Amino acid sequence: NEAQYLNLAKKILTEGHEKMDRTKTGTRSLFGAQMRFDLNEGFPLLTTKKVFFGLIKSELLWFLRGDNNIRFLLQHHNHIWDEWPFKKWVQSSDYTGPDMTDFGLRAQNDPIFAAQYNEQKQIFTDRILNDDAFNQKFGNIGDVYGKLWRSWPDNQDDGVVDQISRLMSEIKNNPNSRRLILTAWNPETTPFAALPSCHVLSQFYVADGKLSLQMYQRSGDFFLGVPFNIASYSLLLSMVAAQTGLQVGEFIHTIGDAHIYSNHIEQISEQLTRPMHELPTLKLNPQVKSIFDYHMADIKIENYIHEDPIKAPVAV
Ligand code: THF
Repeated sequence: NEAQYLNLAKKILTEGHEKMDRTKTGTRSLFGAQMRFDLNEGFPLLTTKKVFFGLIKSELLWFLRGDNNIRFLLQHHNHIWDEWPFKKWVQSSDYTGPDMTDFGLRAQNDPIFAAQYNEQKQIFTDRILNDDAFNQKFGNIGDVYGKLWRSWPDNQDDGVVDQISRLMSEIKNNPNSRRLILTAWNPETTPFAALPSCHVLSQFYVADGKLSLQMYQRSGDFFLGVPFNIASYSLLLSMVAAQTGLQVGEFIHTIGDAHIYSNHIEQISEQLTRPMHELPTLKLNPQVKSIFDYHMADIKIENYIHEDPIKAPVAV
C-alpha cells in the first residue's frame, strides 16, 4: 500500500520533467499517475514520516460542514489553509502593513522578512478569529470544496444543491448507479478562487457490499499535500461507508500533474531511505447516525507507528 506512494515518488524524481510553476519554486512533474489503496489492508496514513491526522480530520469536517471560512480551522489549530486568504488580504486596498509580495518565496530566503511575515500572519489569524466583519470579508477561500459540496449554486429555483446529501441517498437507494459523482469545479467561479480546487472530481462505486471511491486530482504536491489527500479521501470513504451500511473497498487516487517541488527533494529522498511500518486502523464511533454528525472525538486512528515528521516549506 504505502509502497505505491514511495514508488511513485521515486518515479517522479527520476523521470519527472523539470517544470516551472505558478509559485516560481520549480518542480519535477509527471502527468497522469494512479495509486490504489485497499482499505481492508489498513488505513493509508503514511508511516515513513509522521502525518498529522488531527489536521486531516478537522479539514474534512470543515468541508462536510459546507464551510469555506478558515475560522473553524483556526479554532482547531489547523493552519494548512492560512496562506490563501492571507494572500487576498495583503493584496487588498485595506491592507496597510509592510509589502508582502511573493511572501511564500521570500520568507524562505530572507529571515528578516520571515519575521515580518510571521507577525502579519499572526495579526491576520487573530483578526479572523475575533473580528466578525473582518472575518466575513477576508476569511473565506472562495467557491471550492465545502461550499460546492454542500451548496452548489442552483439557478433553477434560487436554491442550492447539497451534493453530499444527494450522494448519501443515491448510494443507499441506487448503489449500482454510475452517477455517484461529487464535483468541486464550478467553471463559473472556481477559477477565480484564491486556490482553485485541486480535487476536482470524485466517483463512488458499490460492488459486493463494498464501497470504493476514485478521486481525480488536477494537481498534486506530492510531498506535503498528497499524504494528506490520501488519508482525507480514505476517511471520507470510510465515513460514507459507515453511514450507508457498506464495507470499505478501495480508494483509487488519480493525479494529473503529480509534482515534487525542488525544495522538497532532499526531504522526500530522506523519506525514501526509511523503513515502512504496518498501517494503522481507523475507528469511527458507531453511535454517529449521520455523515454530518461526526466530531473530532468520533474519529480515531489506532496503532499508528511512524517515523519522525519531516518539515518542508509550503509553496504559495
Ligand atoms: N498548496 C500546496 N502548495 N500544497 C498543498 O498540498 C496544498 N493543499 C491544500 C491547499 N493548497 C496547497 C492545503 N493542504 C500542509 C499539508 C496540507 C496542505 C497544506 C500544507 C503541510 O504543510 N503539512 C505539514 C504539517 C503542517 C503543520 O503541522 O501545520 C506536514 O509536514 O505534513 C492540498 O490539498
